[in-house]
Amino acid sequence: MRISDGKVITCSPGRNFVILKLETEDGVYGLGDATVNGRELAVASYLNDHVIPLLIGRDARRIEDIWQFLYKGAYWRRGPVTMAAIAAVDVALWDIKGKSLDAPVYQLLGGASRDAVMVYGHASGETIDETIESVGRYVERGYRAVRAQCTVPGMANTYGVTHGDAYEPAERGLAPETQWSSERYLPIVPPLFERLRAEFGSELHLLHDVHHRLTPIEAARLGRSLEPHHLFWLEDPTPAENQESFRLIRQHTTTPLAVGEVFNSIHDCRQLVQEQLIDYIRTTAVHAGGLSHLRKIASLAELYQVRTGCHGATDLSPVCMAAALHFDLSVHNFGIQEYMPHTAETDRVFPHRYTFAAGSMHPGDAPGLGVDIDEALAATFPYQRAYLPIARRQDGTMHDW
Ligand code: KDG
Ligand code: MG
Repeated sequence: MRISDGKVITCSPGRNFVILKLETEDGVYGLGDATVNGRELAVASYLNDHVIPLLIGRDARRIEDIWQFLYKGAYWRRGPVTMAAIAAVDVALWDIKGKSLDAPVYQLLGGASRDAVMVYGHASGETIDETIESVGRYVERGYRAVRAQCTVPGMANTYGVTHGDAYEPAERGLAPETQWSSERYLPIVPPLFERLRAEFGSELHLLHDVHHRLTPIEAARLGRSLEPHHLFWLEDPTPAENQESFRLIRQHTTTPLAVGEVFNSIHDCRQLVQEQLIDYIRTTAVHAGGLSHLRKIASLAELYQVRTGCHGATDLSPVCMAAALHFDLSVHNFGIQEYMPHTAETDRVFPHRYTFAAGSMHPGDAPGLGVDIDEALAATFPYQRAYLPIARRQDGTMHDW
């Protein structure tokens, strides 16, 4: 089963996606997501110019060997562009293997460890009252876990807050600038969760994303002040390049911590996991080397009772969402899956078999990943330059994002 062709499809049905389609001489094809939000074309070039020529003629069944060939063979290892390109190849090969064996990918990963995977939705509002209403709409739709974000008083365009229910952080054109003030942010979060607990009781899982914006000691203070409201997790409380920062946070709070959506390798996770400085690891298929590498991260995490919580924002395409759901269904130490529904255009470009019901999702039982791409329709939505916003403090200093 030799790889006979590879094609990179960039499209923008509401937002940009980079998809790899690998074909075999037997006529079976597989899809992989290679989208790196705001830096899409770098991965498209890496695949087109440097990876696809190396794949032609290789045996598509040798997934692990191809992974090692692309990783070790590059000499320059890791990094978001390299790892997203390897991820796209890896996921496309799992898709091909599933189709050729007539089995959904989760069966090849060891079979289902649960009936369905719990997901969390994104609620937000300009005020605490609006955020409570937004959480209520998720509860009405059956969600058992909801992330809640609220506008910081005096800060227009606070991270994570939207006016409808669909949150899309990237904007077309050049990078927009937003303002940030940790001094204004810190006092609003505890009352938000106090009100949410009073309104929804103790069973609803509540999550919050700090988006790397606090110093370790500020994060420790926030975690401690949220303890009475027992969050499911506090996400990315501080940037994780310096993983020792999390020792300081851990000394002060029992609020569970989730980190890793920007990680791209097991080496980024190692200290946080081995020192039990976090409770959930957020790496996902597209940014952390595909299903093959993600499974290794999960196995390391399992030793330390760290559970998975794959990133699932709208910049992770339906191809990545499908891959994540096969992984989530099968992996023993699954925690939760993030779920932000895509736009109707995106869903039309990527017909898929995964489903949502009663706060959980299932990848479906179609062979492979259970997701396809309508290439003719995708071509009607050409790539458009877009960036995530950047954040500056009130005196103009660039802030962490
Ligand atoms: O591309 C960046 C987004 O995926 C990110 O801003 C979303 O933090 C995020 C989350 O937790 O979904
Ligand atoms: Mg996040």
